[in-house]
Amino acid sequence: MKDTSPAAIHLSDYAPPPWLVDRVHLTFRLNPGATRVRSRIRFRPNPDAAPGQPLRLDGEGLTPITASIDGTPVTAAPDATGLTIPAADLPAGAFDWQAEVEIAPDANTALEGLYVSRGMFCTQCEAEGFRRITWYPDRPDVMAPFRVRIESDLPVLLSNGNPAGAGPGWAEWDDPHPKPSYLFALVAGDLVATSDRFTTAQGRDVALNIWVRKGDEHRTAYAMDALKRSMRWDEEVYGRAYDLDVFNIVAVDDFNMGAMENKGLNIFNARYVLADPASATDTDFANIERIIAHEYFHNWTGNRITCRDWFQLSLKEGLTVYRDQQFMADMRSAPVQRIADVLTLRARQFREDAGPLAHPVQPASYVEINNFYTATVYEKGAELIRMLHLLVGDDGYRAALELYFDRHDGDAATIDDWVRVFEDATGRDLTQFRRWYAQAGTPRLRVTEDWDGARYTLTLAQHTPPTPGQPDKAPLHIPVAVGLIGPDGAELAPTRVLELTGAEASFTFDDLRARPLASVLRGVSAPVIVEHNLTSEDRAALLAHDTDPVARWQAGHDLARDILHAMVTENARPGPDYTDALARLLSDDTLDPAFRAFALGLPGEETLAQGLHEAGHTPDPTAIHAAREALARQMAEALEPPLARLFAEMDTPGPYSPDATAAGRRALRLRALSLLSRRDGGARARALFASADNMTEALGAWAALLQIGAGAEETATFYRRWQGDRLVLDKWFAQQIVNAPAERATAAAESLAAHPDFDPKNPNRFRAVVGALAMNPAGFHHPSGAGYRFVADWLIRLDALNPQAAARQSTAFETWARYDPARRALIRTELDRIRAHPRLSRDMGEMVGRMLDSA
Ligand code: 0A1
Ligand code: ZN
Repeated sequence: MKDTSPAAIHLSDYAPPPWLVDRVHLTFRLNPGATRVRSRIRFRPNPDAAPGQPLRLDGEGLTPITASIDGTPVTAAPDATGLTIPAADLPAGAFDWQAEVEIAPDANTALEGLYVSRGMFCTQCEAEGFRRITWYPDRPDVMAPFRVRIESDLPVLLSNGNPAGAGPGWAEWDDPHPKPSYLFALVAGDLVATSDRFTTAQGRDVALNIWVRKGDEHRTAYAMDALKRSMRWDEEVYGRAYDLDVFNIVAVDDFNMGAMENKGLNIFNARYVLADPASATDTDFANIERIIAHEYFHNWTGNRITCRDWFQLSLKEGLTVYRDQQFMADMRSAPVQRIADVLTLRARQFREDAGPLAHPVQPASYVEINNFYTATVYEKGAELIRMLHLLVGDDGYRAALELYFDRHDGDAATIDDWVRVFEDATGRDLTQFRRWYAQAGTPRLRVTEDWDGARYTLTLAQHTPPTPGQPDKAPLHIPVAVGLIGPDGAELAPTRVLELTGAEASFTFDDLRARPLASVLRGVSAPVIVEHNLTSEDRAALLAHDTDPVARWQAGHDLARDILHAMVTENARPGPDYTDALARLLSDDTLDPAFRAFALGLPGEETLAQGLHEAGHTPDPTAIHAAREALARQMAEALEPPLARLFAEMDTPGPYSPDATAAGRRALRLRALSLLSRRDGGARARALFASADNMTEALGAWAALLQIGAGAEETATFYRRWQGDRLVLDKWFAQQIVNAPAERATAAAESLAAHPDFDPKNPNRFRAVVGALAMNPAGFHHPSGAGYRFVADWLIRLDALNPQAAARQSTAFETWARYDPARRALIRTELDRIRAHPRLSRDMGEMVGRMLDSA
């Protein structure tokens, strides 16, 4: 679709930069209210662009002080987004640009460019933040080495690359690797480091530092360990070694996203660095491990090979997510990690693909690029690489990646370049596979079967529903991993990858002793929705016998989903199939506790709403919540003895360890506790809360109490213990809202938004209140509409301060079209109200426009 809005930028309009940069020198005189930035930039004409073009420099919110070209003052006047120097005013060949500007980091609440976070200077330049620091061709296909001088009285002064000198009140940094401006970073503050060393496979001795505020040093050990494991893993698995003498990581309190891969100076949201057993949960530890790895892996997939333009964003993000998923699978349990990744994909990406914000992994146009750091670009992008890997095999994948690094190191590359290395390295024709990048929407895979007494035929048919701007969909190249299970539970045919390329195809299996049960889409081999009408007996049989653990978990999940759908749509009463099957699974102590914990988890309310919508029903969040609660109570009753046994046995004696085995035991124990609390009035949870020596169990116990309408005393205790700790307080805010009963959820959010510790300028805290309400579907969608009003009010307020964070949170409304007319009208009123607001940001304007106009 060509977006017709005037400000839209189109992939088809790409043109190479007329001017390239040979070298950048920057000098910062830091001052919170008036920082001076001096730049000296060596430009030269791009031999691959048409000659005689003007020089366009991006720049926003800069106060110009001086500017000159080869010493001659520049007379061109800036416009709202930059400065154009006419070709006639430019030398024929290379020249030096010199400029000085003034900026006000302490007034920067958008957290893009240079800003101040609790007394510490830091930057965020992806995607287009550098233009808020100085004049520059702020596009990723302009790459240059940077030399940076920082002048400030603050004790720690950091930038990209290697240290190049320091003295009282100044420091210099030199980054020899050419990089785009979005990877520039600067940090200055009163910080302390946890330091270590790493020797690369090539013998380079690298100094590792994790910089934090004083008092947080004891929370850096896990991140440092994860960093060293990431560095080793990238050498061993991808043959990629680190390429500077230092690697710095900084934790900041105010940060819009998770973290940022700036060359040699990764900047992290503090919540993805800092952890100790008392204050961080197992989930926090796992997130830290994954995100530390993700940012480190970007050094090769993102920094050395970057993106030509922002339409190629998934080139670095899809690949780096795939790499962090592989790393986590190697560090922990591969099937358990895959289940976790699939849950994220479905909850975030399938949701996005099913609504008004659906877009391809490679979008064709955008208004504000910050709105495209999405689950589709990241998570679906990773799925496309997983499929490529499956299609070409391990050897093909290794050969393709070798070719990618050889051919494109130092390049600003494209997704097309990426697919081509797979074609060139393996000889496969991936013309049709490329459609995955351009076509939005989640394909449906319909499975039908035929058995003639000896021969089994499996028919696969695909169909992708329309998405905004893409009414007609072409068939995709879908790898479908299939195995066959016999009536006795034994495997009749091991996993085979069937390739569906047309709308429909049949595959036959001969010489079978009996009618098999098909286990389809093993390992979730493609990001599709399977429509396979199995009976509950068949699903229970797969749950009991499937040799593929992911498919086995999926069978249980589908069984629970079918039951819950029937409870909601037909008022059906659940039979014993599900709890019987779970009872067998729970008592099988050969099964990984983490796997059993996932098997015991019911599909979430949001997932159920989406499934009902896909099945042609109008989901009612109130009824979904009630059905899920009723099934949970039935499980608690039917499974009380095994749950009580597991709660008792799955303790983890000795000091807390965040390793996957111990975390899996705690996950199973807390799942059991949550159900048991519905039987024991919270007795076990109260005792665990009082005795727990780690945040995982303390928080799990408190949440179990909130879920049964108890826990007031624990809420007060938790606050008293943790009121001085920002990261833990985020949990205190969020848990009370996420676990509130539907009719009280908005009131809880309102009263917490009035709490003295609520600070909407801090993105984590804002999410812990406004985002948390959206994570309580029955509360957010309460028929009164109060939840919608609350969220819209805060989006309007935050948009004036931090457009990027506000626009991100507006996705709370992206599912609106699936609801009943009354709820739709209420949401539409709120979206209209946001849209009508004067001075709406480009970020929010685009999001609200897409949500309203596609309906
Ligand atoms: N590249 C980072 C994500 C990121 C994107 C934008 C940001 O600010 C606008 C910050 C971080 C990653 O993938 O980790
Ligand atoms: Zn990334």
